[in-house]
Amino acid sequence: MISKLKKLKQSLSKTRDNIFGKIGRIVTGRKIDDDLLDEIEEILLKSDIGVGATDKIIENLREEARAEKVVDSEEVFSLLKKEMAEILEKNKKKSLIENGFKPAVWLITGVNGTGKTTTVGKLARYFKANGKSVMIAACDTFRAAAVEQLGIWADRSGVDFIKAHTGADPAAVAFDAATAAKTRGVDFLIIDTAGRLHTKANLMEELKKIRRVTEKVIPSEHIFSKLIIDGTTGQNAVSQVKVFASAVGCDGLIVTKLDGTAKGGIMVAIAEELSVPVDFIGIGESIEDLQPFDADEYVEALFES
Ligand SMILES: Nc1nc2c(ncn2[C@@H]2O[C@H](COP(=O)(O)OP(=O)(O)OP(=O)(O)O)[C@@H](O)[C@H]2O)c(=O)[nH]1
Ligand SMILES: [Mg+2]
Repeated sequence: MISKLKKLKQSLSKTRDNIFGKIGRIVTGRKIDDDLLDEIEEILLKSDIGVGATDKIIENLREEARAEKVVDSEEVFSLLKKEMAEILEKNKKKSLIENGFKPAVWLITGVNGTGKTTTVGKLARYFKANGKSVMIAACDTFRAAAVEQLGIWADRSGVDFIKAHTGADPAAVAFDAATAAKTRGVDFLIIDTAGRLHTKANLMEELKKIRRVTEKVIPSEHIFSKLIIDGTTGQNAVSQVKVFASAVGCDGLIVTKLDGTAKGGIMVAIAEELSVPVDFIGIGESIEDLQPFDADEYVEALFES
């Protein structure tokens, strides 16, 4: 089995090449002047690191160069690495698994196609592998295929599965699932919801209702609202977080599809612009391709192959 870090490095290879590969190619043999800083700035912006974080990084690089602390490409790299690690570590927080209440509810939300259903399956496997009992609820009653898809994931991870017929009220399914999860005393209830555009008020109301109804069974402080962000969406992620947070709260993000994209710099923009921590990252389509987010490992994977 390959190590967690090795897998992460493989998955981030395009981002690594797009940011540091490019920077490496332009800095070699040159002195650090305004032209070079402009070129580095352009590379950072194109990799979705965001304007705020890019400005910060470039300003620090400029100052260090002025003070003649940075002169060659090695030093540019180590400064970039330090800056990114600092930004990524801003929202660091403790263990995700232990919560002390049964069941802890993870309400999984997000816009269409971000990877919610896949992530629910991966989370179920992850929690189970960590010795927890898990129940999954299919509250996407909109797409029959989604319920089937989730059933397959549940089978694969060997966890309890609650579903309803297509067209049922998703809030009613959430209520039934919360009641069953409480009765059976499982550690985690993970609720999959239908994809919805954050700009559609009626769909956001439906989501609020799912949370409200779940709160009739489970105390609010044990319901964790997790937003799934597609790592390839770029800056739109920030407005998605704001709208979902105001509807049902958002205490953690899961950023998916970081494999295969050259724009994994989005993780830096998220940390710089939002105060919500990233709990997990999705780095592939199979059930094992979910990792707890670790800022140090992420930076290391971005810099070294
Ligand atoms: N490469 C890659 N693909 C992923 C990842 N997570 C999800 N996907 C793919 O993204 C596509 C959509 O995934 P779903 O889990 O169905 O997304 P969803 O958010 O449930 O979609 P809706 O319910 O329609 O809103 C599928 O093809 C998944 O295999 C990931 O981390 N990496
Ligand atoms: Mg889905």
